[in-house]
Amino acid sequence: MRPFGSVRPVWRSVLRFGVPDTDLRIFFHERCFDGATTAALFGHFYRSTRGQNAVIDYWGMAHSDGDPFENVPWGAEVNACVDFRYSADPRMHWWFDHHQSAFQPSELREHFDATLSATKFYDPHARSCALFAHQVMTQRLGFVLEDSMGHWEEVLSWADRIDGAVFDSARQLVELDAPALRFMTWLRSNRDRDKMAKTIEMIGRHSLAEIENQPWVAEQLPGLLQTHHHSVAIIRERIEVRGPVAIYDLADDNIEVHSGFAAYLHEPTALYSIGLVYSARGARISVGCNPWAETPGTRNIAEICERYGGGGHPKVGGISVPAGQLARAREIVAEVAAELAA
Ligand SMILES: [Mn+2]
Repeated sequence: MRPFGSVRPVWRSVLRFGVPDTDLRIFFHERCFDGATTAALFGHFYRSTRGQNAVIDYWGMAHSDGDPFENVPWGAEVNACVDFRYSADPRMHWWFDHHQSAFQPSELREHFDATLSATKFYDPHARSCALFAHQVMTQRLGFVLEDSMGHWEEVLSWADRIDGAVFDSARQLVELDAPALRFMTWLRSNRDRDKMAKTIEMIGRHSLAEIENQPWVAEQLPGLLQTHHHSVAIIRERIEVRGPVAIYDLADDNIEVHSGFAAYLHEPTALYSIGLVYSARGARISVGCNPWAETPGTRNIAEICERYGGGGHPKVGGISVPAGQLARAREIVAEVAAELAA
């Protein structure tokens, strides 16, 4: 016999939008350790109230000019967005973010403030979305995160260190000498949605060492680490210094994923770095403040990136430029470098 209670939500949704395609869809900041961790945490939180069998679909989001939610699937019964921009769409039911550039266009901030939603949370001072969401869930929403193995503690603290760029040295990031840093490298390059989903489902249930040893991660890691070390060497070759800014242009080097922190290994006195990579998917400009500088730079990186349709945090941000516009991307690099040097 089917319990009557389980029929009701479906019946309600049929009247409104047709049959939901899944119980919950989590939109999350793609290829990002913090984004994946927060998605896993929200999934856990949701299942704690809706049942362990709730089906969750994970949908990675990337910053872009215009509305990044324009063509996303809204067909889930419940939609949540974590570690990514705000959407005023009424079909977005939950939201957690800490990006300074969460409201684009800025009028969305008024929508958020006026809505007074009990399921949407924002703190631009939080170092990571994962720890912020954990705090909200446990302190305000009555959620108890069972963590007898300490796996959540491990992944949450790493999400906070990675998003906050709290590392011992540039060398640690270049050598990737911890499971979390190798897993981060895998997350940044993975484009397979199924692999991403099953990996996110493992976060918090397994240690990061166990996750990095899963066959679909382990088989890709040697190649990724080789590419990583290659990119560190190429950055050393390409780097040029303009005042307080270290610039590396990898557009002709067929490198997509790299660690911008390598710039500070090569140029420890630089206050800022700007990197450019280019592929068939377009150009990606990474901008950052050197966290190890004696007197760190004070320019707000997110604010500068927002002017070019990008975003991020006060200390690190990015700008995407569509494919075929490499000249424009290089122009932006020069403009941002000039502004940071001014
Ligand atoms: Mn984040």
